[in-house]
Amino acid sequence: MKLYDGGRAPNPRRMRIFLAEKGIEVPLIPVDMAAMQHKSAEITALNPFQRLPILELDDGTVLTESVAISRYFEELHPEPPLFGRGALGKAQVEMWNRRVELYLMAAITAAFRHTHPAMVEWEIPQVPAWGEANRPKALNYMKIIDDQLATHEFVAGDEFSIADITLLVALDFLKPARIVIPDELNHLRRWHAAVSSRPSAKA
Ligand SMILES: N[C@@H](CCC(=O)N[C@@H](CS)C(=O)NCC(=O)O)C(=O)O
Repeated sequence: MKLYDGGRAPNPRRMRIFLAEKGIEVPLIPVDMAAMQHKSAEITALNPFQRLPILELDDGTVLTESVAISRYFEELHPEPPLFGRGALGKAQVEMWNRRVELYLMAAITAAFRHTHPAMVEWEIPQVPAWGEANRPKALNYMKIIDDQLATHEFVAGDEFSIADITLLVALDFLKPARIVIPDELNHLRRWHAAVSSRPSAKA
């Protein structure tokens, strides 16, 4: 199998962190996103949505969507579990991963892609007002997650999960989006420092 990787872009990084946490090594095929290689005929044939990461199995089967690819590896390598344990634990991981991805990460991504000059060719049409509208949304969502982290070590409870990977990647994307974590969000800051120090964060 091989994983088409997009370097510093958030979703390919999510995938690499997930694999590092699992201790799984997959050959990476670098795709130069700055050179728009993800729009090439080769990548389009694999994923008509022209997005990374993409996992190609030895028999040619293609999987896209970082959570779907992660689920595939979770089934193949259940330890350590990154999608939770038991009915309730799995549902809580799913809930928080979706909350972080669909609300916070989406707001940060919109703030970046709809305001940054480098994204003009990527986000068509680029609507700066939409990007600006997403900044307060991102701040609101960070406050909600800070409240959750006041009583839990990790986002979905007491164990590290894919929801923490999504949150780490989302928070590290604040910088290019020109948003800062407010000083008063102590729990989020505590969590960010702790999760950033895991070896997988360098993946
Ligand atoms: N929901 C997808 C998102 C994939 C995605 O948007 N990847 C970005 C890189 S972070 C991409 O390939 N963007 C290309 C583009 O916007 O043209 C996933 O989780 O894998």
